[in-house]
Amino acid sequence: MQIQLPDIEKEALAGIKTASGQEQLENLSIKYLGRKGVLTQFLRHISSLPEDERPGAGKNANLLKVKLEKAFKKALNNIDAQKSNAFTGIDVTLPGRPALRGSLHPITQVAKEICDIFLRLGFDIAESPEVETDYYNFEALNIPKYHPARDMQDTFYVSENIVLRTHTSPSQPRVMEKEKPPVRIISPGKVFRCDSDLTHTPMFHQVEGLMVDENISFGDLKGILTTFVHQFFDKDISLRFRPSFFPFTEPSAEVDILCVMCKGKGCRVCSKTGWLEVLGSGMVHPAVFENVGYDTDKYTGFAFGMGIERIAMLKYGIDDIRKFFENDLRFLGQF
Ligand code: 2NL
Repeated sequence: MQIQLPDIEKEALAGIKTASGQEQLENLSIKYLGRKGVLTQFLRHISSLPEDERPGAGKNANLLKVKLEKAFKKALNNIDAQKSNAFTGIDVTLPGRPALRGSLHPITQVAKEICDIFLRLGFDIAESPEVETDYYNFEALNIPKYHPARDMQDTFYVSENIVLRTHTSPSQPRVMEKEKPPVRIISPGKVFRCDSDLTHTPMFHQVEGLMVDENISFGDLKGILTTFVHQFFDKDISLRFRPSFFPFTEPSAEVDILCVMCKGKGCRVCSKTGWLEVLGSGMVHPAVFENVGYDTDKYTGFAFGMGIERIAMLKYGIDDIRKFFENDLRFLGQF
């Protein structure tokens, strides 16, 4: 039985209308227009028709071919349009994306906390260069020419007379040269030493302080530093002043707090001593005052210095100084 073109058309258009996706449409297209498709077979059979029917059948079959091709194209375009609509649609019910908020580095936070305590006690902040002359870094502070701190192994030399400052003290003779007492300053900042292991990094931070006036005594040193330790750590913490030595102070004392880990029993953190060193201090050596032109009969003063990383490690129970400099946001975000 011969297939009729109108039947093919009806069946194909109905199929296109009910096809539910791209794959079904493509299969239908192959079924009607493919190399072995219904329409192609019809065209092949034209030669077996009676001669007078051949031209009409050929023309109609080609017209139907064009018509079906258009219908398939239109249906496929509709599917594409539906797809892209789905992607560009905005779901106004979705919760907003939270903005990521940064935070201050723990060293910056602790430096600020220390400075704030001294600012409330009447101190001013005095900063100075990180690249310093040998004079302000050593000479002015009574650190003699052959002192081990001056060795190439401990100090980064830029040239013969220029160093990366090994402490924040140089800001203090710089201020004293310019200003008469009373002087009350603290100096936070980066310092550099040729040293690197579990507890030392080549760059770290210090805060140093200086108070000079008439009649400043060791009692003032004890009072100010006790107030600081109580405000920074805990108002009830036990502390002690232990005799020590620095070239720029005489007498000198280090301040210890009762071990935060074992509360004085003795453990690994405090090397079984029950105490943890938190800062160094002392009465300013007369040689330092002479270097800046202060009258040593009239003025006395005290000075102190502390490592910010060390104090931050004690306060937050951090066991490795390198954590501050690895820039791991999971660590930094906790403060
Ligand atoms: C420490 C000890 C200290 C000072 C720093 C100082 C400054 C002048 C005069 C005298 Cl201008 N002294 N600074 C004094 C005693 C100790 O630091 O352990 N620092 C991390």
